[in-house]
Amino acid sequence: GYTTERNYYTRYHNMTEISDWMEKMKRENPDVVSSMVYGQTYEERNITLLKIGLNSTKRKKAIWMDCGIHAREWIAPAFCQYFVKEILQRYKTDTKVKEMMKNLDFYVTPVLNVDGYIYSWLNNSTRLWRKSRSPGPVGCTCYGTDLNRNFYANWGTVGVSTNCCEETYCGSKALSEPEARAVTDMLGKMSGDILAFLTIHSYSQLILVPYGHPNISAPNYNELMEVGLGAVKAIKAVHGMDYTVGTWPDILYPASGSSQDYARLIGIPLSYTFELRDKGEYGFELPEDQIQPTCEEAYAGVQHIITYAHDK
Ligand code: ING
Ligand code: ZN
Repeated sequence: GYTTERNYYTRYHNMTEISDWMEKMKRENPDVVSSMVYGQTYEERNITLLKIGLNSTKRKKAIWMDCGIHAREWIAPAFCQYFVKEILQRYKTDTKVKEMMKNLDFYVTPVLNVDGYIYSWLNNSTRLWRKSRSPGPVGCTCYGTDLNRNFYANWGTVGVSTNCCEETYCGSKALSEPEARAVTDMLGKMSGDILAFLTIHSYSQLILVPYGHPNISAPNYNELMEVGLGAVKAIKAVHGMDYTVGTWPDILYPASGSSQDYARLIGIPLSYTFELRDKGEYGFELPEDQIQPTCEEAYAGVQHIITYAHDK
C-alpha cells in the first residue's frame, strides 16, 4: 500500500490500494472505525463500507455516502477517502464534528462498483468504463448494467436503455445486479435511521435533488432545494467554483431507477447526488492536481447537508 505517502489524498488509487487504506483506517482508529461487507459484486468481490462514529448508549442516526457506483468517475472514490480522513482528523479538535460523531454513524462505501472500477484501471481502452461487469442477456454480446438505473424506483420507465450495449442499460429487471441489491438490502436494514443519503458522481458540478423521474416530486422538495442551495454557497466559498442545484429533469433530462430516487421513495428525507468537477474540460479524467481542491469544496457542501440533518 501507499497509504503512508505524504501526498496520498492528491492521487487516484486502485482497488488494492483502497482496500489497504480501509484496513489502515480501522487499525489507526479502532474505537471509531469498523468495516462491514454487505454484498458481493457480479465477479464475487466484496462490497465494503466503513462505519465511522463514536460509541454511544443511545440509538444513533446515520448518514449514508457511496462513491464509485460508476467506474470511470475516479474523483468519487477519492472524495470518499478524503471525507473519511477529514472527519477522523476534525472530530479530535472540532467540537461540532465531535458532537456529530457522537450522535451519528457515517456509513461510507468508497467503491460500490468494484468490478467496474478495477476494469477502468486495466488499460487506456477500459479507462472510461461506466457500468458493472455482468454479461448481457442471451443474444447480446455486450457487458455491464448501469447500476444507477437498476434500482426499484420506477425502474425502466424513462431515461434508460434496454439495449445492453448502451451506457444507460437498466438491466433485465429491477435489482438484476447484485451491487444494487446489496445497497437496497442495507438501506432496508437501516431504513428509519438514515437522515441523509449522499451518492457521489462526476462530472458537471451539480447537486441533484429527487426525483430523476419527471412525473413525481418529493414532498419536501422546497427543503431539499434550500439545503442544496446552502451546500452550493458553501462550495463556492472554498475555491469560487459554481455548482447548480435542481432535479435531473429540470437541469438536463429525466432518468429512472437511480439509487437517489430509491432512497427518497423509501422515506430517507435528504437524498442527494453530487456531481463533482469539472464541467467537461477534462471530464472523467480530472487531473490529479484538482483532486485536493475538488475534495475541499465538496467536503464543505457535504458538511452543510450533514450539519443541517444533525441539527434539525
Ligand atoms: N450522472 C448521474 C447518472 O446516473 C443522475 C446523474 C443522478 C441521473 C440521479 C438520474 C438520477 O446518469 C452521472 N454522471 O452518472
Ligand atoms: Zn455517475
